[in-house]
Amino acid sequence: MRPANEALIVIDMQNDFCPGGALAVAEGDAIVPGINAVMDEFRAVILTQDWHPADHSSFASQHANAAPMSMTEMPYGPQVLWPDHCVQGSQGAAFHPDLRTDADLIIRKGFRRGIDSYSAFFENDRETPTGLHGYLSERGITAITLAGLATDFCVNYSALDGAKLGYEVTVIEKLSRGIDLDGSLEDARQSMRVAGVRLA
Ligand code: VGL
Ligand code: ZN
Repeated sequence: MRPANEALIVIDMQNDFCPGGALAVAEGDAIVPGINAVMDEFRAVILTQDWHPADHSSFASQHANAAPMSMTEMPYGPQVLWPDHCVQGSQGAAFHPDLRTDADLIIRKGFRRGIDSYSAFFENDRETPTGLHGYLSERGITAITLAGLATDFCVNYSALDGAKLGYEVTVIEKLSRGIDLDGSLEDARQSMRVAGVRLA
């Protein structure tokens, strides 16, 4: 059993990121059993859930003539335009049916129409907090271990923000899977290493 200052944060293990989903990550479902097992090691387990309104501005469907996976410019910077996914209350937004959900906290993100949110800590404007840092600090948690989907987006941004906030961060690569858009997986691994994130 890990000490009380360590938390496991399971990122976006939702149907839409698994095979058959709207933004499927290859083998996204293959990591469910391993994630369920590793939960036993931690005294604090947190799940994140991507949770968008149906008209979310990160959806290509909200932009004229925009193809899914193309880029646009938002007030806060460049943004990938995604297929509609993880719409609040939909089956796609639900957790994978085999995922253990006996976690201490479920943190939802991406619910503001105008801002996407990859990181479990901050929205994509890099300053609107999700509240997770407050929760972890109040529980005295100083080290976080991340696993889930997608390695190169939500796991990566969560790891980088966690490191910036002063947490000791580990990413379990074998319990994460990536989207890999134009080399984004290798870029993410490099950024995480530079930020002092441990890739386990
Ligand atoms: C994610 C793209 C859009 C993720 C969420 O969970 O990595 N990626 N929304
Ligand atoms: Zn999303």
